[in-house]
Amino acid sequence: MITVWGRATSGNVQMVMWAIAELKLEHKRLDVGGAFGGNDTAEFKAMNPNGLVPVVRDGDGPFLWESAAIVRYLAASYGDAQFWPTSPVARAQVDMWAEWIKTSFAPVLLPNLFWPIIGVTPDKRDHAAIAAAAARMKPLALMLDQRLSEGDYIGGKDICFADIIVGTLLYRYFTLEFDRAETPHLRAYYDRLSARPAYAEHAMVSYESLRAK
Ligand SMILES: N[C@@H](CCC(=O)N[C@@H](CS)C(=O)NCC(=O)O)C(=O)O
Repeated sequence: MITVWGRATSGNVQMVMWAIAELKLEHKRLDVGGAFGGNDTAEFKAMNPNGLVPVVRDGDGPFLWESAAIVRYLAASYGDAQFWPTSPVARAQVDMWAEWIKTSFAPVLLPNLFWPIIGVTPDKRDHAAIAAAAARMKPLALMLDQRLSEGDYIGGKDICFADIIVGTLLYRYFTLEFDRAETPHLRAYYDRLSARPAYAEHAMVSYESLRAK
């Protein structure tokens, strides 16, 4: 039994939940963080000193944090050779996109577009800063579009752990109101992910409760 601490509206929790669902693992999720609170207690910080969600425990194993590290753990433990490529070079070729989404794409999307749009009422938004961030987003989206012109998934014909790390954010990317680049391959990839029941349930989670009123 896998226990997940973290609210369903957290993108990082969504990533872990989507992986668990793709791998069909027995689990329970506890609402922690955001409006639920509970992540700044000494008890929670003993599990994750950062006081952030998600935290995962597999059976009576150690407490794990950092969403992408958790996805890699789950994939290595429970995935087949498609989901977690056994060849180090094949794995590195998809893992580089997983690292890239966390270190290049997300740092533009989340603090510069998602939160300035969702976390600020329309009358108080910095529209110039949002337009500048949208312009910075375009070459990144085009880079991912180019990769996805080469195959249905990050690693080619079927889904692997890197798609979970890359794909989770795309729900926010494609549903936020901002000026996006024309990316037909990325859009087709997002549509392909959206057709997966595990993605629809765990990654396409409404963020309306996070919207500033
Ligand atoms: N790098 C960490 C970031 C974790 C993180 O920032 N979690 C956010 C939610 S997405 C959080 O716990 N925020 C405080 C809260 O929800 O109360 C990861 O990928 O797991």
